[in-house]
Amino acid sequence: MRVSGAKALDIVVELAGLRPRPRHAHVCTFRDRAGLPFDRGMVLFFPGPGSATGEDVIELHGHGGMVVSDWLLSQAFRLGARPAEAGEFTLRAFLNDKLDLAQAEAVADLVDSGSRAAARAAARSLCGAFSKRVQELQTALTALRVHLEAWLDFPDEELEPDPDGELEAGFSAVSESLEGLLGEARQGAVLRDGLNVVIAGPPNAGKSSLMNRLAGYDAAIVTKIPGTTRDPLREYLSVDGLPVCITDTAGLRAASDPVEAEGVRRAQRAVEHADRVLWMVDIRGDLATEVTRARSEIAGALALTIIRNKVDLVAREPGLEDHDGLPVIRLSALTGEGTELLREHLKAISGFGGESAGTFSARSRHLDALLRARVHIRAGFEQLKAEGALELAAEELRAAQGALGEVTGEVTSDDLLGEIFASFCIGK
Ligand SMILES: Nc1nc2c(ncn2[C@@H]2O[C@H](COP(=O)(O)OP(=O)(O)OP(=O)(O)O)[C@@H](O)[C@H]2O)c(=O)[nH]1
Ligand SMILES: [Mg+2]
Repeated sequence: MRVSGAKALDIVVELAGLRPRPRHAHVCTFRDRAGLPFDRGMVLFFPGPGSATGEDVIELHGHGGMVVSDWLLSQAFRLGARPAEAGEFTLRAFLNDKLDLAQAEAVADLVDSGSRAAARAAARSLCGAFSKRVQELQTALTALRVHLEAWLDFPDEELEPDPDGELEAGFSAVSESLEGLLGEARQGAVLRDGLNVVIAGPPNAGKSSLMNRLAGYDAAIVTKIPGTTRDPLREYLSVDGLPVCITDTAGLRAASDPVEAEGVRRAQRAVEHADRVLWMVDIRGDLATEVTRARSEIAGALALTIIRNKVDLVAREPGLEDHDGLPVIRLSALTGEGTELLREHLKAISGFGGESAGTFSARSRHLDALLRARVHIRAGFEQLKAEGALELAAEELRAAQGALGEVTGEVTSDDLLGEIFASFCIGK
């Protein structure tokens, strides 16, 4: 049990009957108000401001189990503690400048990570890899602003504003670093969020067979009877480190059986929420007809890949081609030939370049802020080049810094903080 706040030390003194030395482990007997023991354990004391939250923190280690843990909790509540809200320890750490916002978010991403690669990336963000890059960019932007504003304050009528192209070079350099950072942040976001893939298509096309092939075991029932799959079936897999959630669905057709009809409805709902739909058909059908059908069945799903299955039944090699702007993959779910193409395709469409040593986790909120910073830097560059309007260029740089500041939480609103920390688990 962890307690953070001004009364933390009083609580441990009362419960453990000793005054712990900072950062030392003490064996103790926990006693209730009447002095009767209810557990034997260990306590640690981390005085603020050098603690994780920046406040006095105590840890009480008991034997666990519902009754004893509840007892320990109730004694702490009696002495003035209250249950922590979701993410409250991390929120306090953020408010006390122990972590910036990107690091605080990395705590939740680490806990929720869906693959080792994602966990490692979150750990890097937690250690400040992402924040450091943002800070470096902020420093470069500040230097550029100083340069601009010095000229604005002391304009020299005789001189060009940027005689030796230093300002232009400065703009190019920050644009380049921002592009690099954006690329890495995109990787980080892909690692964190993964790809939500739904296999859909007519009955008997081999959707469940593909699901089993990708999952590597018999997850879904496969039979030669059309209409086998009813409930959407979800599997989480890692494609060379890319987290993928794959959903097998009921074959889409006008079903008379009410159970199958409900399956079809659920399949349609899954398709609406997919990042990518794999529309699966039998390769013996006509491609153009199948594509027309796919487009009408899943209208609006722009992210579509056609899978022509059962390539083993025809005299064709597996492969990837383009049909009318749509990627089309020929494979066999039965023999497995061509499934490697699909894996590579999934990595390519998500922009996943494999796990590199420096990847850090990032969220779409961060990408959005970086993209806005890019818009401002570009606009500033335009002002400088086309108009020589230094005031406006300086203003754009200031706006770019504001956008970057949202990543690390230099500028935040209570609403945003509430939203971010509410998604944490209790006790983190
Ligand atoms: N020859 C061949 N047969 C396949 C292939 N993939 C699936 N099949 C067969 O096609 C039949 C239907 O396969 P399923 O995987 O159940 O098809 P489905 O699309 O899930 O069907 P529903 O759940 O009914 O919509 C089964 O008999 C499979 O063995 C393939 O690549 N080659
Ligand atoms: Mg099926």
